[in-house]
Amino acid sequence: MTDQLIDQSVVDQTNEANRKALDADYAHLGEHLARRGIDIDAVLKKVSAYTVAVPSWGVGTGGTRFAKFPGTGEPRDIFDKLEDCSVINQLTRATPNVSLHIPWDKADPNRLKQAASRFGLGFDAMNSNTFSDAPGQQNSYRFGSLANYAKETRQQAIEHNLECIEIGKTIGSKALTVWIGDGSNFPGQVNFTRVFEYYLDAMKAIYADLPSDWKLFTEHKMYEPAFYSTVVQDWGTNYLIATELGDKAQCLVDLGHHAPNVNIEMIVARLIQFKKLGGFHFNDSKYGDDDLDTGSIDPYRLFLVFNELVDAELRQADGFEPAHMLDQSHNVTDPIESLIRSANEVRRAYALALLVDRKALEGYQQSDDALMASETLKVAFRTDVEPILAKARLDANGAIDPIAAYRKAGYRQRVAAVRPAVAAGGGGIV
Ligand code: LRH
Ligand code: MN
Ligand code: MN
Repeated sequence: MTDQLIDQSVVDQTNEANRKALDADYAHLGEHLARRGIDIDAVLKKVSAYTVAVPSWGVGTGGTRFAKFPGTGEPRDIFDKLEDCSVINQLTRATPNVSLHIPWDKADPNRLKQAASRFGLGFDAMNSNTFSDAPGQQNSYRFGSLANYAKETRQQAIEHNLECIEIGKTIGSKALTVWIGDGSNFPGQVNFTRVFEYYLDAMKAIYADLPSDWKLFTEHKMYEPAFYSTVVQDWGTNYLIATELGDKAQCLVDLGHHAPNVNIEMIVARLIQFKKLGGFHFNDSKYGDDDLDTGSIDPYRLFLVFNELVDAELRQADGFEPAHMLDQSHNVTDPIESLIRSANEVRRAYALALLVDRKALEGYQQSDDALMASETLKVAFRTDVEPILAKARLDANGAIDPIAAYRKAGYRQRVAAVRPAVAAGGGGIV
């Protein structure tokens, strides 16, 4: 039996209030889907098994380049963060794994493992950080890390990544995600080819030390903090990296890391086709790397990404086993609430994609019926699958209405009484 930080009786109470309506809604949706030839219980089973990892750094209030306005009860360290993550999982039953960021979450790995197993949590990919300087570090990353002109600095960044792998081995992680901020702010500042060579050599050194059952995810991002050129700027460069490194190297797609209007679902399809889709950082954005709650701006795009994922799942595409993680920064909401709803939104996109009539879609594609092909996707997208999501949570002892249960339980007020207030300040987080 694992510990629960929200009294189950509070969850049960809110569930009782909603149960009758849910039963009716589920039965009604079941009838509707049956008319479309879909077995609702089969969809429920798949959705219940679907999980997404929570980023440890997402449970603290984020910030912008301009300011950070912390909320009450901010987690003090990784152990508080794991407690917050356990609450998200208790209510959603969709987030049993946490993705750590080193050195932000650096602690005795055995203690980390113990703290997580108290709540039945596990660990997803480790994330290294060579985009900011840690206190006391010898060489600065101001002008880059794995692609720095200085050999000692590149070596230091390599060693940091190897340390992340070591920590990950103890706590049961099976992947390392590398995102670097290296690049340049002005034309002429760096030689594009030279710094990419540095980067590839450094990554080869890290790859050489990767355990045989691990994956190495490289994450691209168009710009920021470098504003003129970025070393790993797009999926093309990312694909080259994964290909140069070898089979254990795959690309990570953060939804916020592309130019506006880029067709991300098509990038996803390409990477799947060539066995290089490693995983996701889900979030949403309007302008850039906004790190907004998943599905809060463009839920249709999220659905289209999942449409590709389900297509690959159903045809059992070779080498297809992407890691699903959230990567968000919460500035004006309670981070726990944002992560709860984001986990549900990812599940919703998956459920909706499962409803696509793929046989009909293929027929419309074959007969060049563009209107009906697009309508086939829209029919799935227009379905309200909330009863399936709610039942998946309820059946696993989670909450039909997780935000309501979270608020009723008064968790934030409880931790605010023991976690000291954090002063507001300047910005900083990416
Ligand atoms: C970079 C990024 C990357 C980092 C995280 C904090 O913008 O998406 O994944 O590790 O933010
Ligand atoms: Mn990311
Ligand atoms: Mn980002």
